[in-house]
Amino acid sequence: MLSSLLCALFAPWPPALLALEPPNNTCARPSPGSAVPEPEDLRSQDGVLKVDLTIHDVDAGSATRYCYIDGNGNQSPNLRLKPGDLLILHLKNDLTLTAHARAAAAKMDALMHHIPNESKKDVKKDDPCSSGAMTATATNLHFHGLTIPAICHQDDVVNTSISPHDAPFEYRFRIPTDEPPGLYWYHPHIHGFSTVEVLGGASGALIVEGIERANKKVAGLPERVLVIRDQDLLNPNAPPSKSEPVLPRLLLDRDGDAANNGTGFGRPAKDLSINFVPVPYPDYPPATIAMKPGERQLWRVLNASAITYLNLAVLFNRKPRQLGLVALDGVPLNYNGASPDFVSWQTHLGIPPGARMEFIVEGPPAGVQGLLVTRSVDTGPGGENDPNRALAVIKTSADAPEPRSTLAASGLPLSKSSLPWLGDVAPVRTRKLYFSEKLTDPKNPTSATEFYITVDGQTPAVFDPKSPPDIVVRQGTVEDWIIENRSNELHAFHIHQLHFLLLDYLGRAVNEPFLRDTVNVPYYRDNMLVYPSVRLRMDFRDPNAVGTFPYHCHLLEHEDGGMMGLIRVEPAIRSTQ
Ligand SMILES: [Cu+2]
Repeated sequence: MLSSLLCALFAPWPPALLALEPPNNTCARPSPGSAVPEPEDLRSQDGVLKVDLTIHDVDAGSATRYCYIDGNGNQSPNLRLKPGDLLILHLKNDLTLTAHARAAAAKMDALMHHIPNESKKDVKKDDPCSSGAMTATATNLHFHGLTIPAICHQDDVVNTSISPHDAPFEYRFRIPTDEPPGLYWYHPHIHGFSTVEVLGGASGALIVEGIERANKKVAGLPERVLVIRDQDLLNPNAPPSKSEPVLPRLLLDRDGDAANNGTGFGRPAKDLSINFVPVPYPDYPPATIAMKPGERQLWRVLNASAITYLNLAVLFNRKPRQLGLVALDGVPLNYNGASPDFVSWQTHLGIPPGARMEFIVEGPPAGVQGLLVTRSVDTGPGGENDPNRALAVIKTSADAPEPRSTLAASGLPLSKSSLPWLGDVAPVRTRKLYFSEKLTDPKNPTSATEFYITVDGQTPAVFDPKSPPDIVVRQGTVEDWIIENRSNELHAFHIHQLHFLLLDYLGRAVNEPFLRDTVNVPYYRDNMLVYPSVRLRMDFRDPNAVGTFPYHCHLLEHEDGGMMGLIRVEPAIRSTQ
């Protein structure tokens, strides 16, 4: 089966798919098959990075595009800061409620029937810090992975809601001095409307500089930021490529996307793009990446998809190559003091929506073409179809241009965290949470699905931002959380403001020596005796975590459909002596 995939991947692509569009269009995107462009780097100077971003929307074909444009016209720039630097970001909302967004909003309204109307309204006089408006023209920003406070103007996403009539809204915070160096990201987080905005392209990378201080093996390497997004299919009615095996009838899942057919082929739920170069179904014309033969680079890959899981591999002559993983979810793998040149060599890297992986890639030898692909992900019988497909060909030439950014050749080694390793700290308690789903009308399989994440013992309920927190913890403590999946599709658990340690996966101890902020929770099948689960050690020790913030599934259709809860971290009790 793999060989037929590879034939498909190397097939010539029909020129009809390679239409050009004027570069000055709002939210202009490169053509399929283009060279993978690099996002513009905006670097802090003298400890400060000032950025003006405007979010725009525009109808294009059968979907709405969303984009962040900076003061110089760059789309989704990389924000590059060092630990301790100040970010001052002014966000102007220029959303216009396009025709497609209006249709998406109507769909969301049906899903959010549980939320009182007054919560959703966009009241003109409201302060964006307390508006909480949930409308198709509201937006805000989440800085995914950063341990910064969940307060207005920093990283609050529950109450902060910016409307088109608001003045540019200021985000202003310091990257913590102990923030691990790596890849983080920014995206909107308005409940009910995250899916449509992120699918439309509203996302970008934020890089905390200094990874070469954590790992000597990447010092001096050219670095390439690759943002992989998903989007509505450009050719939704096209039959699968002739080079693919014949498949059973197409089924749709409860969200109306192509359902997982278990074959690794067929129509995907969404198209993918790589730095905005679309790689559309059915022929997947790959984008191109130029490298010098045998050259080593650090690839910093963000899965900014709304619902698509990635399983990346790099093939030379159709055989998978070793990829040198050095950081996951913004945290170097050796952050717990492992060897300063520790590299985990893997032939494929599974990246859930929201997660990041940073890895060393070696360019193909002269005369050999490489291929970056994502392999099929088994999302379960209730999940979307994430088939095998190409993303980019890697073409070598001796004069290939270098990526814009190169890591420093040397630097002071990163100081070790002042806190004990999370795995060595005793949890103060264990909680169990579970993902589940329910049809709004159990007798009608086509009725809308409600999505839940529930603390065991509480009654499943879709997320309501006005409800009190589901969980209250104390800053300074750590807890063990067991996250179960009682649904028949894969979910990706994510929590704001902190990282956690994966202790057990499917009941087996894994005790990973590194941290994550997003993790897959495998799906349930009827013949299983227990619900699949992961066990996580949650870290509430950082004073920046004090506040109220969400945890949720990072498949944004599920999050918007209710699979989110709130936690309040209360300040530590100070000793009076
Ligand atoms: Cu989910």
